[in-house]
Amino acid sequence: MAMERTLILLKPDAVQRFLVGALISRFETKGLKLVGMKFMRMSPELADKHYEAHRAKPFFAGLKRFMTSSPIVAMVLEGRSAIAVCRKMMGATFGSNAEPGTLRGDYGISNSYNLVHGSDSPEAAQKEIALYFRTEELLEWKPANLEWIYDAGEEL
Ligand code: IDP
Ligand code: MG
Repeated sequence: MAMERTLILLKPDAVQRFLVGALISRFETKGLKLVGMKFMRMSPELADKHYEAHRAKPFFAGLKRFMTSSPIVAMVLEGRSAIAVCRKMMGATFGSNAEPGTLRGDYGISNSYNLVHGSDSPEAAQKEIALYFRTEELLEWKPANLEWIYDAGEEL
């Protein structure tokens, strides 16, 4: 089973609502390893690149305004099947529709201000990580409890 890296953004609503700690805690508690993190402002240019696939959508202008309106937290998380695991943890796109137990289901009700972004495929993860982090900003380290997070008998 592959170890993967995924790009997670805590969106401006998460920062404004002081939910940064609560949301990071959920990913840490799951067993995902932090390999990069920054508190930053998304520029309009970065928004265009990040949401390239949505540029023709009717909600794009509002999405760009929202994402560039105030700071975000960008993170790279690593773990077994991290991309799918994080997407599952985030829940459905619209807060009003997201299942309880998911981040969007537990912390929000808005459809556009939905707290968190997560890469949706290995190709997207690779592209998105490179938009936010230089190689040297992603740190190689081994959690002391790695054998307990997974299974000491397994190949990691
Ligand atoms: P995802 O974030 O669950 O992958 P996408 O469909 O990729 O959802 O949409 C990207 C982001 O655009 C969403 O997280 C949300 O903030 C915003 N968005 C998507 N659809 C709508 C919409 O119909 N109205 C307003 N905002 C939307
Ligand atoms: Mg998406």
